Amino acid sequence: MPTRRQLLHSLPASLAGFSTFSRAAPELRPRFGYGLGEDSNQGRAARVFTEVALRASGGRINVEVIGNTVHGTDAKLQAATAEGTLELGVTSTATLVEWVPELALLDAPFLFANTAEADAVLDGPVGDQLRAKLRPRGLAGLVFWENGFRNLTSSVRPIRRLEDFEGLRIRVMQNPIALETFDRLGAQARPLAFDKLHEALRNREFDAQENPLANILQSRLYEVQKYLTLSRHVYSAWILIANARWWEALPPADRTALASAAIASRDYERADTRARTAQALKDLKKAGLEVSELSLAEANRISNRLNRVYGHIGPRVGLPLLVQAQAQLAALRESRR
Ligand code: TK8
Repeated sequence: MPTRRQLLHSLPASLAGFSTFSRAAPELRPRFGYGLGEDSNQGRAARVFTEVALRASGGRINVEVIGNTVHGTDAKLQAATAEGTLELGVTSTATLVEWVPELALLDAPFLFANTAEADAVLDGPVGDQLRAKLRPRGLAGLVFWENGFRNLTSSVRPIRRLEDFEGLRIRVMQNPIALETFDRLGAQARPLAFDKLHEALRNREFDAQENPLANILQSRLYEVQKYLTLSRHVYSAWILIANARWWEALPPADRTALASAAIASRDYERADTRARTAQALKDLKKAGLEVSELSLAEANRISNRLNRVYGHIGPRVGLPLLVQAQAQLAALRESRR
């Protein structure tokens, strides 16, 4: 029997080096792109990811975070990550739907009643299946972060009733379900990348937009909007993505270190976003937004108007996954009664 040393010597230098001299292995410097500012929930969680990756790899993995829309937001970040200009990125799931139709599940209006439901579905078997669907697009889906429940803002009138949507020029994400949703409500919906939104609202190219409270605050959309409606009409997730070929070629120990950083960043990001969401409403009022609630009756009228949106979601998601998600939610609700 050859000794372990002899075996290693018969291997190509690069492979043998990897198992015997891992401490001398070169530093890994993956680029991690995110769209929002450094002082945002994305920026803070990206820094947590970096810290944990460094620690979990014994100082070998040194993530370079590139925020502030340097690589654009969402669709542009996805393309950069798939092409390998970036190794890692964070994007809304909604803007991935043209590539990964199954993610349209998450665009269903009023799907989740609260964040506990979102966590259970996204971190469970349904979320696992959704993440796996990214692979044919050259992406590995690592974990879901929280953007949050979306709320409406407008510069022309408060939105309190179904009728208030009529003719409203609203910006939506680059997502077919969002477009369908607001068109059905009578609005004139048009998609736009997030990094162009503040300016477009300032130029009055749109009357309205919708985003989670923490994001309306940190992206300073209150500067260019006047009314806020707490509609929570859909939950928005972000997903941490990696270039799949790079991810799969990583030495297993590095992949493990990065996977633990991804989970740590997820847990940090959700807690951070939730804490800031609780505070954001006060700050947005202070910043001058006029706040309306959506009454239960109006929420029901809106939700009823949107029943047909499922006709656009079902074929994209496929019945088995849709049924599985609904069954999990039903069981969660039953167990809480
Ligand atoms: C940030 C986006 C944004 C999303 C949107 O890159 O586009 O409205 O809510 O937060 O993912």
